[in-house]
Amino acid sequence: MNDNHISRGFTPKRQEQTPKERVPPGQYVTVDFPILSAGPTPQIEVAHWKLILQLGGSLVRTWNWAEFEALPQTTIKTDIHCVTKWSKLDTVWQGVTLDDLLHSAGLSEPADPYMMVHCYGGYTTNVPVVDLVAGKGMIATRHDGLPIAPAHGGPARLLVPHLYFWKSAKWVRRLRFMPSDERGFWESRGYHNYGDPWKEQRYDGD
Ligand SMILES: Nc1nc2c(c(=O)[nH]1)N[C@H]1C(S)=C(S)[C@@H](COP(=O)(O)O)O[C@H]1N2
Ligand SMILES: [Mo]
Repeated sequence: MNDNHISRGFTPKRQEQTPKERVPPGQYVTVDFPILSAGPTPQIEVAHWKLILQLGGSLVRTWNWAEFEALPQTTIKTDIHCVTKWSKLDTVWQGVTLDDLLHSAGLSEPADPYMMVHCYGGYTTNVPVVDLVAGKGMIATRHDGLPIAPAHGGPARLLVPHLYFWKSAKWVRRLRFMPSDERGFWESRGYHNYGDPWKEQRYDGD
């Protein structure tokens, strides 16, 4: 009988197996999924959920949940990087890319260069439109194949994984095109306007 005590309880140490170049400077890898929210988690029923697209102060389109769920679905596997220094590798998300969303609103090319993302609960974040299109951003509704938990931004959150995770707005409600840049919640409170983790753009002036 092969009683293999030695391998019992052996826990693979992910951190030590991760190639250094996979993790941006100053970050560590975690297998947990921390929750970071500036306020309470809004409880949003999909029956009352709505996504609004605005351009130049006027309404371009709204989607209710059924309309949004009928849009083309994309699944991505990606690493995410929080400015509080945790990174999580190979996270799996499903949702609608900004390309498909804008296309369904009849906008074949981005109308204005900047986007303000407004959330249920009042949080905002600004992202250049070039960082949202060409497959770079999605409105995600599922994580690891399951509906996104409310604390993690369900029913729908923005996902812009190549920027620090504060740009990935939870409980997204309204996308507003802007002709010139404006700062969102954290961007007006000392955080970097752009937030590239590979350049450690954590705070204003970095
Ligand atoms: N609406 C909203 N979105 C938000 C936040 C928030 O406070 N409110 N926090 C941001 C920050 S700072 C981070 S790191 C991530 C955290 O997402 P998580 O709680 O799913 O890990 O959400 C971002 N999106
Ligand atoms: Mo964050």
